[in-house]
Amino acid sequence: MNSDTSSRAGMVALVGRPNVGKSTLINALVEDKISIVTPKPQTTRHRIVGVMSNDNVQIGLIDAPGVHLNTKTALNRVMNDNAAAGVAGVDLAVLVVDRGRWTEDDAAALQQARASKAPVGLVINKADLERDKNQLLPTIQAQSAHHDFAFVAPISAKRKDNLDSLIDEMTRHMPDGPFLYDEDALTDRPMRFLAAEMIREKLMLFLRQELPYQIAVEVEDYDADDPTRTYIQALIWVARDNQKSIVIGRGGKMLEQVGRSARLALADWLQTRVDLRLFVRVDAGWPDDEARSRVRG
Ligand SMILES: Nc1nc2c(ncn2[C@@H]2O[C@H](COP(=O)(O)OP(=O)(O)OP(=O)(O)O)[C@@H](O)[C@H]2O)c(=O)[nH]1
Ligand SMILES: [Mg+2]
Repeated sequence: MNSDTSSRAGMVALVGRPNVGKSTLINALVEDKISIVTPKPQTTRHRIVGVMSNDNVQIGLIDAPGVHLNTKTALNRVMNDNAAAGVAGVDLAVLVVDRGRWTEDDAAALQQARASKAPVGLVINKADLERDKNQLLPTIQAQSAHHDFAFVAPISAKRKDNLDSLIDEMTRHMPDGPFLYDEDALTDRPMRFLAAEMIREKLMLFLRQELPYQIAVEVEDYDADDPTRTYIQALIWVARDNQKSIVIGRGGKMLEQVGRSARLALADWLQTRVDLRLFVRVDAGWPDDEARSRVRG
């Protein structure tokens, strides 16, 4: 803990409709991969805190799942609860939007940010996708008009453009006080959770359509006693029998592909060799059941 009385520390909730790049932004700010990223919406299901520290400022960045206007399944409702919990009591909310059009999901996200009762800053992400740089200014003006934002920062999370000025803006809103997390902490989540998420990321990337949303990953065994080799055994939970055969794939090809890709990503991230064992299990209808969604969601 930093006991220096001149330090600042606080919590920032990143809020935004699915796919705008919240997790990409947190990873860029933390300078490590702590939140998974895919081109598919609703990738993030849990409330994850990324911790950014420098000499005298520490910012806990909350990657909260977006609010779902569709609350058909218990899993969706659990994700909404996680979203609400994500903004409670923060020092600053940051609404992340795409540099493209403003949608009703952006409006819902703004409501979520305002519900925090904290000042709301605006981040306009994916600025790199704007071919005509002259278009950026009118976009900034139009997006800024939706609320009396504490600041407006056009950035590219992917290219790490303009992050310094965003960090300055966030820092100004952090209260004086001691650090809330260890100086070298990157996240509030344990390694086995991050490992499960990395495996889920590969499943989301390789599997098509709705199936990724019916899948949960649970790391059963995580053994890092040997500093050169990590043993990870995980269960992939699906909701129906036929999903199990899709995840395994013809002749086991899909599971092999997911396993290889996850193993390489984990080895790269942990900087050790990784022994990865994956098993697929059916838990009929789990996304429709509140209790099981709370555990897995
Ligand atoms: N071109 C470009 N793409 C980006 C940028 N930031 C994120 N992306 C891409 O946008 C997609 C979604 O990014 P995520 O970080 O998963 O978005 P998210 O807001 O966390 O999404 P959910 O977890 O589903 O709510 C991925 O394909 C990212 O690579 C950016 O600055 N520029
Ligand atoms: Mg995300």
